[in-house]
Amino acid sequence: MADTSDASQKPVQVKLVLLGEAAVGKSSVVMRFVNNEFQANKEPTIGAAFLTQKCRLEDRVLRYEIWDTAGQERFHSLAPMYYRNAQAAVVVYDVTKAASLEKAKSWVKELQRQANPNIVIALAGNKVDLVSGQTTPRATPASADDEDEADDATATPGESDDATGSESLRQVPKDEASAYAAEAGLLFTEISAKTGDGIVELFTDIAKKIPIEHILASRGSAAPGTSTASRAPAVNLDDANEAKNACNC
Ligand SMILES: Nc1nc2c(ncn2[C@@H]2O[C@H](COP(=O)(O)OP(=O)(O)OP(=O)(O)O)[C@@H](O)[C@H]2O)c(=O)[nH]1
Ligand SMILES: [Mg+2]
Repeated sequence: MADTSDASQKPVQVKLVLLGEAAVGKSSVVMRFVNNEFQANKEPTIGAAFLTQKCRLEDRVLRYEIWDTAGQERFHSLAPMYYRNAQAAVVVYDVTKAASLEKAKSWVKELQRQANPNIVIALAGNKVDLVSGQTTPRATPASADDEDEADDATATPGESDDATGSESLRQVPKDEASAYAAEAGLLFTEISAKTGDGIVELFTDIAKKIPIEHILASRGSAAPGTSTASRAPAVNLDDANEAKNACNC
């Protein structure tokens, strides 16, 4: 997929925000995408975290400026600060937690009402490693012990000593989420931050849908490589994150 022929081309900066219920794995998705790492017991995000990662398409290099927001409800009011002017959003839910899809839907509504009208939104069902191999998922009500899912992060599907097995863990049927995404005009995929399944593809698919010419034009330059095209939306932490910019796409 990588094409190094345009290596000298200046990357197009794309602001991307991650939204979703607490503990669905937003930070883990970003950490997998940026550092290709996974941490089994990741601590909740406070406020938001900022990271960058380049993504190389055939004819263009994008530089994602990623705002990883905190899912805890007490941080909800901060979200508009992060999705304002964003060109892309990844709304994450947890395939083992039905309520997290409902929360994702409410984020999508908020984005569609209040974010940039051209924003590219992707709906991503994370933790698919916990239900892998399953073809006929069934929906079950959310249970009170959902918070313990973090402990499952290190469990290998198929090796679980839990008699329920992986099948009963899925609470969001893929078809249901996919149908909702199609209806709402979203990209859709299931992913696993733990195994890395689908992560690079997710960010690459978003990159392909970003109206790059529109972004360049709105920044006052239609030509990539022109120095005036580098105005970042709100915050510019380029230098602090430059070391992480190894292309992952
Ligand atoms: N099995 C499994 N566990 C995961 C996966 N992604 C994240 N986790 C675990 O789920 C827990 C929550 O992950 P985080 O990345 O902190 O979730 P978050 O959405 O950033 O949470 P907040 O920052 O509170 O909003 C952690 O214990 C992760 O290790 C995954 O793909 N599979
Ligand atoms: Mg987080």
